[in-house]
Amino acid sequence: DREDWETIQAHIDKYAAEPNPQFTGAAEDMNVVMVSLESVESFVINETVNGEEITPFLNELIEDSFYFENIYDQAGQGKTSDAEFMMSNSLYPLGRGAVFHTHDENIYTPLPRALKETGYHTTSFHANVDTFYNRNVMYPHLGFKDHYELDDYEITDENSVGWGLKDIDFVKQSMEYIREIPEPFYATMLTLTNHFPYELDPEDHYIKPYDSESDIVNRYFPTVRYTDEAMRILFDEMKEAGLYENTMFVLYGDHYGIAESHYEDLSDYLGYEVTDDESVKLDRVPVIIHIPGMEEEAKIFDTVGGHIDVMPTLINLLGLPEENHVMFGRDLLSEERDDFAVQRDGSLITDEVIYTKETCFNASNGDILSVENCIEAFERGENELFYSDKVIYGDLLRFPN
Ligand code: GP9
Ligand code: MN
Repeated sequence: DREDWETIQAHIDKYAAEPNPQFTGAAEDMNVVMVSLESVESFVINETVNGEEITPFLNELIEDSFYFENIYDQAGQGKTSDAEFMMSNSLYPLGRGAVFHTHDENIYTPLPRALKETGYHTTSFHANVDTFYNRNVMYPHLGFKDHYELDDYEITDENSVGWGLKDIDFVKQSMEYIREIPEPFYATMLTLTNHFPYELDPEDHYIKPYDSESDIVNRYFPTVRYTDEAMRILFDEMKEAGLYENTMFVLYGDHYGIAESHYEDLSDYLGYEVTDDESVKLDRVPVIIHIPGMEEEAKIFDTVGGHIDVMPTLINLLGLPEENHVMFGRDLLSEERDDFAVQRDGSLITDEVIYTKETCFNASNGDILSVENCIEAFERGENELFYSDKVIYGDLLRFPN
């Protein structure tokens, strides 16, 4: 196992990027509110449908934030929980099943636990039963001191739709708890309304659905818009509670929303054909980091990365020692990091190429290239997944490296 560690560590070191020293500790001791935006994809950001903005609040927020526009979805079958796993561990989820279910006894080096150890109150908010995705087991294991689930919310026919409590009600009810928890806190919040099949009562439609053959595509827009509104309310209430100024907000899309089977109708909206390379590009999720007081530094970053890169970014911003964690991701704010993401299906993205379905594409113009152009990225991607899987399947974090 020592040998295993040496090869794994060598792999991580090979691609490591020095975290940006300009931002080390920029959010030290601040509260953290991390929101999982259910099924929100990047293609809705700064766009309109029927002439109406889809995410007016997020668009405004981005102007005062770090916005990462090239973050690829790295979740696997464990969907929301895989994204949570990556936010907490900067390890890849597995190629099969949900790692929250299959490896809930492994030793990890998670962010919530590191924060708990420095005196943060760590907690999670989600209006679903906590046995779903085995969260009741995984949350304490990852270092969440407590969590709020289905029973902690007042759920009625009026305030729920689809999978449950509507996001606006979820935010309002969660805020009642957030006002009371000790600071500094690390709180994750998982939204739910923008979940397949995107059901929403007409009275909650802030914008009209799209008009295509696919009800899924059509309905997706008003539910995204609804979640956007819930975020506006979250920020307003955080301000009212006097918590805003001392809180770093991290908002991320947990995974894709529109499945490939609907791309023909989505293509109608997008106005371009969704070829295999465009299909990979569609699988991007927004990542927004908002630190009050740092509006001047607001910027749109085009660095190519994935879910696993968020945690190292936060570790640096929070001023936590990175050597306490084994992370496959790299600080998104680092000036040294090269553009790279591998998805769980093996698709690869760099600034130059996209490799998917055994085809190598020029990332900028979509031209098909000979496979040699993708080999380097391909091998790196294979190793990434292989070594991360090895850590999980072998429970290698048991051994201090
Ligand atoms: C369930 C919610 C949705 O609690 O996280 O899960 P998903 O189906 O998106 O993985
Ligand atoms: Mn989800």
